[in-house]
Amino acid sequence: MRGVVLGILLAACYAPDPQSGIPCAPGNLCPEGQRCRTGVCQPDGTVIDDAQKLADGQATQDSGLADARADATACSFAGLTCAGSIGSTRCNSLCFVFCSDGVTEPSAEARCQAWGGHLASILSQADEDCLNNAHPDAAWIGHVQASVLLSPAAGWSWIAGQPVTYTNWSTGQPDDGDGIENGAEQCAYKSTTNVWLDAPCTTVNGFACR
Ligand SMILES: [Ca+2]
Ligand SMILES: [Ca+2]
Repeated sequence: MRGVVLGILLAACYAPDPQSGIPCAPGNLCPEGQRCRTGVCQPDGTVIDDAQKLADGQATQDSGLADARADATACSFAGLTCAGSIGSTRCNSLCFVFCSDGVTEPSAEARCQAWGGHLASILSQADEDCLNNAHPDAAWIGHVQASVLLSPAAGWSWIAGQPVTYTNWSTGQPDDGDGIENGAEQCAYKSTTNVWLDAPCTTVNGFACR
């Protein structure tokens, strides 16, 4: 009985993000920890299901907490098309998913949007390390360059819109292929050595979404 009471108290204390339920379209940013699903921002993962389990008395206090912790480190793949190997990790409370399918950057971004995000923004060394630890393979990231620019290094931005305050270009990159900016390489991927290279958006890579 004590366990049931604690479970009910825990369920009562579980407070969904008050910003959940915001209308959104695939690709729109939702508040941290949420994803755009069925037209509204919703809490990511299945934490709610665990809260519901607790409320329904289907989980004890201890198992409920264990489930919630496990769910906090996993992400949903719902909406993501990936025929190859697929994985996920949670970095700084945000979900990253990755897929080994070799696709062009526009195709990769379209898949990320169908999942409810974008190609991954990497905003800090912590993001970089977290993603690379979970997914050391090459992958498109959400770093793109505007089309008419003066130098290979100018005009890069995150598709998801965050300010560019961190970069991790490989030595000599970005180079637009030949060091002369003519729009040849406008997309970026992280390499197997965990540095970034600019490359033609029409080449194929696996990809990481966030
Ligand atoms: Ca370029
Ligand atoms: Ca390059």
